[in-house]
Amino acid sequence: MKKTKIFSLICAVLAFCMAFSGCTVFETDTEALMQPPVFSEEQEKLNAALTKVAGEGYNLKYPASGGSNSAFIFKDLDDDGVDEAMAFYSTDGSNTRINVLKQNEEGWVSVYEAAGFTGDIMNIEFADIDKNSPAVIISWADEIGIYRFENNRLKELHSSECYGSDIVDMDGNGFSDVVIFKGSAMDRNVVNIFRIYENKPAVTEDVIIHAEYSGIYSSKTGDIGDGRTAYFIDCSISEGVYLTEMIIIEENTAKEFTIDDFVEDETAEVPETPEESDGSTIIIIGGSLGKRRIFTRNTAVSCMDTNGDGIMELPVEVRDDYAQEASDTVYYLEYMQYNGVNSVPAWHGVANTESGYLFTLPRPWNSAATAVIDSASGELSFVSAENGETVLRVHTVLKSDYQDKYEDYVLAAESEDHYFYVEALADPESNFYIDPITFEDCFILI
Ligand SMILES: [Ca+2]
Ligand SMILES: [Ca+2]
Ligand SMILES: [Ca+2]
Repeated sequence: MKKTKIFSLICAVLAFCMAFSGCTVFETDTEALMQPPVFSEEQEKLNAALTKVAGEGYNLKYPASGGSNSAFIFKDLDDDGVDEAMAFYSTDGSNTRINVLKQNEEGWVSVYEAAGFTGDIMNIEFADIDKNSPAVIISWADEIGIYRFENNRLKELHSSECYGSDIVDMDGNGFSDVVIFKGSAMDRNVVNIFRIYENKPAVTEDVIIHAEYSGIYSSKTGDIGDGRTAYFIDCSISEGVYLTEMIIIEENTAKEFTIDDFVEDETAEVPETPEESDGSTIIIIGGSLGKRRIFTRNTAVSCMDTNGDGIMELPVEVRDDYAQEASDTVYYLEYMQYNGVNSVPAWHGVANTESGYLFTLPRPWNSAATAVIDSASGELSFVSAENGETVLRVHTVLKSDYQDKYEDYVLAAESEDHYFYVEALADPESNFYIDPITFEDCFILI
């Protein structure tokens, strides 16, 4: 996903800067970062082979991300047991050419040469899309090309507009599929899925999704609960409004679903989604709680398997208002698990996404105590709706900080950087009483 790519890009740039002094971290022109001053013997041979084809005045182009810090990418492209080398270069500074070199007894020799696209390569990935040789997936700034190297030729399987992609096994058949995020046509964001279907390269029709690629903060595949596998996207669809979408592929058709498609409630009046909705008014009324379940949420959590049964659950808010309350109020969440007919709650509690945990609480807390997160300290507290008294606090403490003031609290969980202390303020007779020995069971780190 994009964040990984950006992170990889930063790592690549940093690694480069450490290796070659004089480069600043603000250097972003990939061409300026090329041509390492010292070539290994192997690279000298590759360079010589490439010079025979390209002439002297070429610049090697490095993928901006993807973990490749060499201008030559080694991979057994045709499954003959010997690695080929791929190189990208430009002779005029703008057009990128692709070259594939093979090894023989004397060294390297160029066997394939083609024009690529204009501009920089963002990423090169390889994927096992079937039992044959791997697909070569080349991402440019706003295009994707999917190829296979056969008979010493890079054969194009698919190319299209693309603002981001993800290589996952969408349909659970053991081979990779490529999720291609395309730009918004008529203000709709679309994806389609490339994969091998019935032994041929195939692309699904465009599927409209709510998520803009840049708003996606998590994606994964998993079981939805009825035996099918889905690709799950957690995204921000507008300021502070988050949604989980599922894309399921069947035959050669992909469809988008949200949790409301998986809730059976014949008596519920489900308002139509207004065309111009920001997402926050899409609601499901009724259900066993007598509350509205809102399938968008103001909490940036991701779908996950909360109960360890191998089936993914989807987070929804449980609330009885439309309007957002004070900005430090957080809504209780429920993770809903689909059973093939209906979605049922699998987990209930509150998320503190800044501190990185879910805090499990019994369902009655939802109407009895308001949850508040202090954005400065990360402290999560619960205030009794009846008398305004604070009944429970969860402190987030940096491990590197001095912390003797928390000695009286219960150390209930820790992450890599933080300790989480619980301060129980309710009497043992109170409805808010939780036995401190069970506090650690309340935490799910996210
Ligand atoms: Ca090979
Ligand atoms: Ca697959
Ligand atoms: Ca589960």
